[in-house]
Amino acid sequence: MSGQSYTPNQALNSQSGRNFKIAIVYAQWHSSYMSVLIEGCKKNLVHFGVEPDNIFLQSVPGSFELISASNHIANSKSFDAIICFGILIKGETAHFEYICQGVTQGISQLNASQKTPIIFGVITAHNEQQVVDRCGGKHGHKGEEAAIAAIEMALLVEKIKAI
Ligand code: DLZ
Repeated sequence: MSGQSYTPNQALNSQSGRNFKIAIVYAQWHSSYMSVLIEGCKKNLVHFGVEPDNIFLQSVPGSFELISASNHIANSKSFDAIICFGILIKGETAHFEYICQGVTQGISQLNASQKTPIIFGVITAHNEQQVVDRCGGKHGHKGEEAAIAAIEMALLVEKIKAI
């Protein structure tokens, strides 16, 4: 692991997510890496107690559509957390910057306006190696980390509701 280390909440256990319904929404780009993120995420959700039947998987055309899809899913009020996965790899044009900025701002705004926590599992990479490094490589596994973030945030909401 590099300097950008992440220490998951040690208090989570195999029952932590047992009451939760989690939506995973993912972009249909860079599908071989995307499937690694999704598999790692599902594996960790189940490891921390989420029932496989309570994991809802939905694809969208591209990362930009993660915003609208997450908004609709949040409005349904059917889920305890939403995980967004996108992989953006810089190309020849400025399009990359616009999409990265749009997606980041869009998901941030949703997090501020919606009650359902929305986890930002979007990889913005300058090259393919940076994606590899974040799909179980030297910068961790962003799919597995997103699962933990979703459960932690769902637990936080549950805790606040109970106060
Ligand atoms: C257009 C585009 C480009 C150039 N690159 C990516 C990418 O690397 N990853 C991704 O998830 N989506 C990309 N897209 C598609 C946009 O996110 C969006 O789907 C389209 O602009 C249609 O709104």
